[in-house]
Amino acid sequence: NERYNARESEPKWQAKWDEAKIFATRNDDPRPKYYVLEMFPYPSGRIHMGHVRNYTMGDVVARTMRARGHNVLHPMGWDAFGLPAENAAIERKVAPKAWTYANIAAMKKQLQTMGLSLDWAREFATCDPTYYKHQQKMFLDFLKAGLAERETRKLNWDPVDMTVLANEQVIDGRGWRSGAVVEQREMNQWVFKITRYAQELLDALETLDRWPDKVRLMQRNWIGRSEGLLVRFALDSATTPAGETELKIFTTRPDTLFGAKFMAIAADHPLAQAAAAKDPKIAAFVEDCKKRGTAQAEIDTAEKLGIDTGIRALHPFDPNWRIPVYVANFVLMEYGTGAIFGCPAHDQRDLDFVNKYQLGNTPVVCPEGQDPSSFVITDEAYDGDGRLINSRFLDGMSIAEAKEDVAKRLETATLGNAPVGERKVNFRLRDWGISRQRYWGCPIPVIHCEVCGVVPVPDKDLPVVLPEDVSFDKPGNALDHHPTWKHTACPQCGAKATRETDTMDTFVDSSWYFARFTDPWNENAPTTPDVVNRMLPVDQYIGGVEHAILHLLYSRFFTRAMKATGHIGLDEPFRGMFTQGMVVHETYRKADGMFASPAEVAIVAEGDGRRATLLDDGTPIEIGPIEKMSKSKRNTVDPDDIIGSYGADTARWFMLSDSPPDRDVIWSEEGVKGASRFVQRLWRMINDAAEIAKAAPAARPDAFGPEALAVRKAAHGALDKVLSGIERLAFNVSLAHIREFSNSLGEALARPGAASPDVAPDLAWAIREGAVILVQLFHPMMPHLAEECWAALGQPGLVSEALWPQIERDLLLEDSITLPVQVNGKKRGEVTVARDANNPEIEAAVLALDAVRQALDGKPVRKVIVVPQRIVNVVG
Ligand code: ANZ
Ligand code: ZN
Repeated sequence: NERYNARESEPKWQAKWDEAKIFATRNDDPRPKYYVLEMFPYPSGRIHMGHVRNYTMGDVVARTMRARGHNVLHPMGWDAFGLPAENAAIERKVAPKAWTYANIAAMKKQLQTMGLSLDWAREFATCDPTYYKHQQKMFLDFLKAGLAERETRKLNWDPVDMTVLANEQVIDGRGWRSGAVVEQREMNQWVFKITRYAQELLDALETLDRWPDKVRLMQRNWIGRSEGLLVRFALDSATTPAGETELKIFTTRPDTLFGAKFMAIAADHPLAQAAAAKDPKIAAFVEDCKKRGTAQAEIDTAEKLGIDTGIRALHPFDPNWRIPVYVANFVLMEYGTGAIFGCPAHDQRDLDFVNKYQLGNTPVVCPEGQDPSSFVITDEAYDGDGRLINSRFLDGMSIAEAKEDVAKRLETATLGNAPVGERKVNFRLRDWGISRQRYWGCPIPVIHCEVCGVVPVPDKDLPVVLPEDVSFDKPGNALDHHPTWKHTACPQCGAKATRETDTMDTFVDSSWYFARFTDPWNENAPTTPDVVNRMLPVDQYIGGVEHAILHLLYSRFFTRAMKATGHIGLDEPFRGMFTQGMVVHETYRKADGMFASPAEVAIVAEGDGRRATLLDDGTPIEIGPIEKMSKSKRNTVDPDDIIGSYGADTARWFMLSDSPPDRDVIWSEEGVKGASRFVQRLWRMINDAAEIAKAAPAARPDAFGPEALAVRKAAHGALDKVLSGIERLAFNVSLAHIREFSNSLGEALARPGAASPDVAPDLAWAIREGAVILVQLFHPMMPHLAEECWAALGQPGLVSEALWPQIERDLLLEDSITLPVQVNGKKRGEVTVARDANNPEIEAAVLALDAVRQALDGKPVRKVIVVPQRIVNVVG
């Protein structure tokens, strides 16, 4: 037999699939639909190993579901707007559009070498005007429905990049790219009202039982529902700036009110502003706070700082108890009311704070079993369960009882004419700010008119197309700098007006692409209702865990907003979600401390270990830790190189073989070589089987001898186990079963009885069946090799189109069976017999048991009752 030549075989089969259009999905196909989707790529220019892993997994699911008789939708497109295109324009003087489409072309070519079963007819890029036109239309629909609004917000402004930054993009108070000190600016921007669905988005997580628990938990935390109490504290007028009489706080721990030691307000709280106006020291502190980063991680780690305003608040249960009011850097204006009471004994932040400013603490919750008089807090706050102490009328209550008691009392107490306390559910989730001061994004389709205000662009004028003649000579938004683009006439009154020059957050583009894939040909509307409702939800979505929060949450919101505006008929877009692990690789360090790339390194086995040398000159180098593939560590492997030297099938097989798919996979040359050897082994085995299969009768034999039966059992067992592995996305388990089955088929082929031409017809038939099943089983992972093997076995058509055979359940049953044995109604033992043993055989085996003979104690046997497959009863 010749060696299998992937380099010849792979392009050949890709062309055949293409020609026969076998992966084109028809929306009116009557078979049950199955929609499998991998997160679409950003067209950075080249695919990386993470893509290879992601798309291989999706392809295995797609090909398997096709083989199981489904109408599979498996599309691909491009998440094509975003900042890198503008950076390329600045650095390399290529237009963002040209750069993006060139990258798309290059990456598409690379993807096509992977042999993915994609319906390329549905391909689009989010920067196609034929896509973003519909996004603009939906924006206007959302606007009409009150789901898009303008809001003045304080935003992180990068004065060098001249753009707004997300909190995550502010690091140590500086812009992540420019390194410039970030300013807080009040800006008008567009938001989507995701908070309207906060409760619903939270509740529906319960229904997503095919999502990873950790992803649901991340979403839950992001939405951040908390039940608490708003409490209005009266202020001591003698200490308070004119006009201020009360301070309203939000707390989730009203039970700890008697442990209060201070109040704290955000730097931009109106009371802080009033205090700053009177005291330059406070003003300076307030200014300083505003400069700091607003990212949560930063607030959590920064030192807790504050300044006493001199203002005193009165305890709601004791007007003589005066509590100092501080401005503090850890209180956010954007959450709750921007003010808190601090209970240091039971909140770590508050404890750090009082320890710094020597305000003391009083524990008010004592753990069960602890003596309250000896319960002291020094530098670790206690946030566990317990009973109330030092809390007057609350003493002895549980936390829940105390919370309820305080809420009830404060709801009925009044300050001025209004209640002091009010129960309140708070969400951490903010509305989604979508305005970006960037050129390469979807234009927000509104016009600003001095007379009419904000005027939507009329439907007939959509899309608002990005101009291509832009210059990036100045920092900031090239769209805004364009000499003519923004100048227009008001669609309502005809007066001179300007277009909105902000574009949409690119997360908007990716929040509905999965819906567009169902009918990307519809020119008149984003979706075609009967089609989108039939093809959605996505049955299996696969992507990186880095998108587990925002992208998924925004897509879930968008689906609801599309439903509210009549574009879709469901709430949840993704029925199954899977987050894959990363591709990691060991690192190599040269003597000078620089990294060497895997391509520059030779690995040699040495004793039990491995040694690395430079290919160039053989100098030994250090094998460093295994890390995520990254350019900076130079430990990336280029998919093109791997596919070029081993073939796509080998790469695909190795990607899936070693690790559970949600864990990191270690890419290694040795591993790839092992996969490559397996490819050759399968090829030889199938050719051998094809020889034997020639002797097989066309019709299925009536009976199978033990050897043939063993082959058939292994084949159907594998069919069952491989399928159930794929259904659970436990690809590595499926691959192990394929290997196991290939081993047993290999053994059968090697037995003397299998040698042609004297092979028994039943065995030849079973071997042919087994070989066909083996090819079908590895086809989802190694489709090109499978086609070649399919042809070698003389099977009709393409394996990519073939249905998997029905699993014959009888073949899955074990050969023997163990039955409990009773004597006169009492269990005395067990008997193991052949599954197909007849009653006399079973009776004989039972009566031969020592335990039965002892139980009978010499009495004669009157009757033996065999309940088939269940139990044996001996009556003595
Ligand atoms: C008193 C107290 C005592 C609190 C105690 C906690 C523990 P979640 O669960 O996240 O909603 N808080 C309220 N508004 C805040 C703001 N704008 N910036 C910073 N912290 C704020 O957290 C609610 C708790 O976070 C509230 O309950 C409040 O502190 C604080 F032993 O009130 B607590
Ligand atoms: Zn107007």
